[in-house]
Amino acid sequence: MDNGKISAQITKLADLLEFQGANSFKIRAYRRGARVIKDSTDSFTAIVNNDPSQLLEIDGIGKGVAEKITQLIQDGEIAEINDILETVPPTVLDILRIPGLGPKKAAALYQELGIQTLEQLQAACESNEIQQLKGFAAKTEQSILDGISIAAAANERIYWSDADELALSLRTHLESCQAIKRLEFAGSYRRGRETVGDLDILVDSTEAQMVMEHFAKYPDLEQVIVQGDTKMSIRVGNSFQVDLRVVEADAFGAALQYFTGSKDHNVELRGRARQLGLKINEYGVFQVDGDQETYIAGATEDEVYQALALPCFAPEIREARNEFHWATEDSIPELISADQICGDLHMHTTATDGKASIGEMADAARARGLNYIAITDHSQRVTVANGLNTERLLAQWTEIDRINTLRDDDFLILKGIECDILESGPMDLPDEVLEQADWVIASVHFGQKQSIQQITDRITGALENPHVDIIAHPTGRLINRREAYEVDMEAVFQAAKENRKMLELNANPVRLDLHDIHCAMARERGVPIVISSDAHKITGLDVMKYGIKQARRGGLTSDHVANTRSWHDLQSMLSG
Ligand code: DGT
Ligand code: CA
Ligand code: CA
Ligand code: ZN
Repeated sequence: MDNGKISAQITKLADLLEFQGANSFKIRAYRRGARVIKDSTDSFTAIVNNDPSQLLEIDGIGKGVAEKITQLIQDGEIAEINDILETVPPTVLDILRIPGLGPKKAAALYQELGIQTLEQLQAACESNEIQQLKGFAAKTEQSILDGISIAAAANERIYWSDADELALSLRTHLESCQAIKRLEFAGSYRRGRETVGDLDILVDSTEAQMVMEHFAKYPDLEQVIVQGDTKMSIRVGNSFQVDLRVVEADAFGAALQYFTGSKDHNVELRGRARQLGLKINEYGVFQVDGDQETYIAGATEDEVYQALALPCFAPEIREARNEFHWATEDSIPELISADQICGDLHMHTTATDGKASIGEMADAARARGLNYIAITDHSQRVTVANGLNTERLLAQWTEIDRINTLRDDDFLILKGIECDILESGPMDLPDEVLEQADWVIASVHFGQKQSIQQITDRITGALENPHVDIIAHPTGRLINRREAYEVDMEAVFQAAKENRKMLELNANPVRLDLHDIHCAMARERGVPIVISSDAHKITGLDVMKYGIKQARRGGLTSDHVANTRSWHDLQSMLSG
């Protein structure tokens, strides 16, 4: 069991206990424990298997948490969770996923109004029953209503990064099956959508039964939903659905194309086939002559698209947005790839809320093939992250100069800052300081509930500041957790363009901000994108690949992404 799952179970226990109104000291201890587990780089399963008493030596793990972890790893479940679920409906856990609605409020809703499900909660909000409860204002009612859609979606769709991890594990399991000749993942996962509703696996085999028997032995199997002659659906881990289809070699490409989708892309494709006197489905492309159908393609995706006189589109752009237009114009973009990234211009160190030093981040970035990085710790406004004031920032820059001089390579560490745009508009640090930086990121971390006018003015104001180079995570959304703040993106693109500034595509899989559509907008409007990791630890640098996927979905090439260039060339794209 990985640490993420252990942590999730302990959090679930804490949620349920809080819902029941249990001792708050105990709940806090569980939550702290859950955080420690999630952030740890040591395997808790290994510790327990070795000697459970070692748990007590870990900072933040008390006796109570240690017992639950041990039980979870040894018995596969926590008995207390099952006990509580005897009296508490499990659907309240869905209600707890609503942003800003804690277990206390959820308990009040359950006790006062008998609300157990998201549907009941939505109905109660819509009939204004919620605002009549003690402790709930009309505003709360509205924010609950907004949160329900997020919670409902969060319930079903997982982050692409988590889907990727699961896909890897499923692939490893399936690859040991002798009957499988070829295996590909299709669906939204292959298209790189930021969240994935279910995984779709295609297998080339003539032994469907053997493949399905092997599939059912997946260690993290929860349930077999359906099993047919060539199709099987299962639930794994936390009830996530995985579909497996077994097809024969001459239909493999057609099936891969069909089940990669998207649905809209396929609809367009079928229309084009018809115009050519052809028919396309998951078995192949067929020449239609009266009621006679002749198979003409299907073994590979290439030949399927070729039969329709189309290029084999990268899966990321198969959304029926621009790809058919590009094909007609013969202008399919050469999408950016991970190996084209030369530098990473957003990361944190131990000076604020990062876990590694400047030198460690530089070494790690160099080992990943980069030529330059910018150190961009938080500014003073972000007190929870120990943000830098002028004095500490200048000291950090002196240190960066020293490290750059000491290093005998041409790797470059840039002096940067992630400077907050204050609620009232101005930058969190004085111009005389920002002026001395190599790279200034401006961010909205506070006042995210302001009106669209206020937030837009703050961001465009920052873009007009001659020392600011880029806006980080421009919309502030957290996928499945928090909606974007209200901001007029057209105005932001325009201000960026006029002032020759850039916009970030934050590659953190929970942010992916700008999203694909905004990336496409930036490209059309001529605003350069910088893909950044926003790493807070060494392994945080590895999220770059998620940003690349999103950029590809937006149709970006290396031309549109500024950090595919050397630092010298990147600077010439900026004003000042
Ligand atoms: P998801 O799972 O919600 O993240 O999104 P997808 O795109 O993976 O959707 P899914 O798993 O329902 O189906 C996989 C692909 O199969 C989908 O992208 C296109 C194809 N497909 C499924 N149902 C239909 C359909 O009714 N018509 C067409 N044309 N294609 C379909
Ligand atoms: Ca799917
Ligand atoms: Ca599916
Ligand atoms: Zn940051």
